Amino acid sequence: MAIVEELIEIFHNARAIVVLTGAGISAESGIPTFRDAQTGLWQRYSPQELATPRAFETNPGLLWNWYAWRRNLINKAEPNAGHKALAQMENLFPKFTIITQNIDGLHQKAGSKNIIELHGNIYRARCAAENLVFESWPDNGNFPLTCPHCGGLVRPDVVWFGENLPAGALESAYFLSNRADIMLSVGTSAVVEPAASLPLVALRNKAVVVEVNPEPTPVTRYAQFYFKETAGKFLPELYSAIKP
Ligand code: BV8
Repeated sequence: MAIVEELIEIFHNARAIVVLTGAGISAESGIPTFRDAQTGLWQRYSPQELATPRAFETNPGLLWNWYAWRRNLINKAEPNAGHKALAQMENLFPKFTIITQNIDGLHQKAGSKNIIELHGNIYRARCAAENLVFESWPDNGNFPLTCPHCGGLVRPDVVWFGENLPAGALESAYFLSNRADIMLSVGTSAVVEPAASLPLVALRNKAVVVEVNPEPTPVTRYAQFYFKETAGKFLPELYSAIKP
């Protein structure tokens, strides 16, 4: 797909870019998206059912095993050409921020610096009682963990369905989406709120919305440019087209 001249011009005149990413940008790194059927033991569970406080209360060990399984998948994954192209783009603009729904840390691994993690990070854990955050813990398979500080239950530091997003992260995401010249939405099914509304927040502020996704989503009708492409193919082409 050729990157249209008009879009290249828009990028050349832009100062503030926000990029909303979802599981689709990590698909080419071999990490299953939420849409893709879960494999093996996890086939009989839906992420919407598992990623909830209730599932953790009911069976913390099952949840810890699900996240350990996913962390094991992610440990083997490398950032793909899509992640790397975004890391390169960061230096082309005065303001370039990735707002990610992903918890896999692949944007950081690709070298991106300005990242807002809306839904936490699978490599952090937190004491459910006092919100103490842990960057590491004894991964000896004895789940659930208890907090060495207060004895409370330790949980993955991610946002589950029905939980509020980290206030600071959400506030920054709204602030930057409100002031963006371009909102680039990549690899998200755009159904989970409040992340899914960020492209519309940007649109209300007259941002140009660009969507990259092999499948149309609820954002597609609002996008001035929609590329039915994978992230790993389109983003390097976009970087080549806009770099000086
Ligand atoms: C909230 C972290 C306020 C965990 C995730 C009833 C009760 C309670 C809440 C609600 C309710 N009704 C609605 C809600 C709100 C709810 C919501 O939106 N539900 C949906 C299902 C309707 N939201 C919440 O609960 C949020 N909190 O609203 O707080 C509140 C508080 C109390 C009560 C009410 C409200 C919290 C949501 C965060 C949940 N945590 N992840 C973990 O990972 O384990 S969500 C998770 O799924 C992701 O983070 C992401 O946000 C979401 C969707 O996933 P995507 O990233 O979009 O991926 P998906 O698989 O869906 O799609 C992949 C896309 O990639 C596809 O379009 C595909 O075509 C494309 N693709 C594939 N390959 C490629 C590609 N694209 C490019 N290149 C490729 N190669």
